[in-house]
Amino acid sequence: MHLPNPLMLAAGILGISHSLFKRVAEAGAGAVVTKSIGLHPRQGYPNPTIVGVESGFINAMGLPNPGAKEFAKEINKSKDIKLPLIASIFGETPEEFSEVACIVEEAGAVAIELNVSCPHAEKVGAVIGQDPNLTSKVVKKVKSSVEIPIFVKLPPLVTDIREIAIISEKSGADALTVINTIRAMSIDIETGRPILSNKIGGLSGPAIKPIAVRCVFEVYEKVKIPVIGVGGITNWKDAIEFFMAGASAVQIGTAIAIKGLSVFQEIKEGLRSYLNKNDYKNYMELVGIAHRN
Ligand code: RRO
Repeated sequence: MHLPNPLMLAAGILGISHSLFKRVAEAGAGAVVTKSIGLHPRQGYPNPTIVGVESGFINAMGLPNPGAKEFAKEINKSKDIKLPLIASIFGETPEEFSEVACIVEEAGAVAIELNVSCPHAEKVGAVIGQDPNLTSKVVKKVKSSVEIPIFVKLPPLVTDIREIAIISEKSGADALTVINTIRAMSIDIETGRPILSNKIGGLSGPAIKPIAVRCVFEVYEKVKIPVIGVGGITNWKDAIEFFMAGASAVQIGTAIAIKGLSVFQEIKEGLRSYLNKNDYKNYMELVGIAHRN
């Protein structure tokens, strides 16, 4: 896949409609990843679904989405936007993943990101990504159902993330997205109750960046396929850290809530001057540097 630049919109942030894809494209992203889509419409959890905490947010949206067939219309409309659109998908079984994958491929997605790592959903998400056998079945099934590349988005809370990375690659993954949010919670000390309606959610933002960098570093050593880094990238220095750990592209999510869509331009400009100042021809020269030093 060729991207105009290595900065993608992360899944779950703004990626829900044609008009938002357009805004993200105009802001200078190199690709957009959609909100995770399942086979059937899903309401998600009741509010509150997101809470700001130290250096980040905890969310438990609960995979709200209109269902693959309805969402396919938004993907279809988006053909006028000259930006790779990657569909994030989830399912309960390999068969369900494969059905959704076929729908989004047909609608025009250029790649699929398998979400096997939502940290708080029952039957879907991390229960799959924490189980190497189940992950392997999902990846194999989707790989045999579509022709477009498939990424696997890995969960950070596993004994050894390298094991899931290796099995995903062996099963046919074309790239790995590292990492999803991390199980977390916040309690209101006035009421004594958890703030989120689901009680537990996923922590994103600068708080998780060092964990994500470590995961990218470990995964990069074990696989040949590209690694896409995600987790707390808020400025160009963060992006460079991920490239040096081994990411060949990065995704931006929570930073948009903090800085707005101008963060894409800001990171691109910062990256460009860093490359010029240090005599690098291309950001790809940074990829994996931390493994050589
Ligand atoms: O929808 C969500 O609540 C959600 C998902 Br699918 C995910 O993968 N990660 C996350 O933090 N929240």
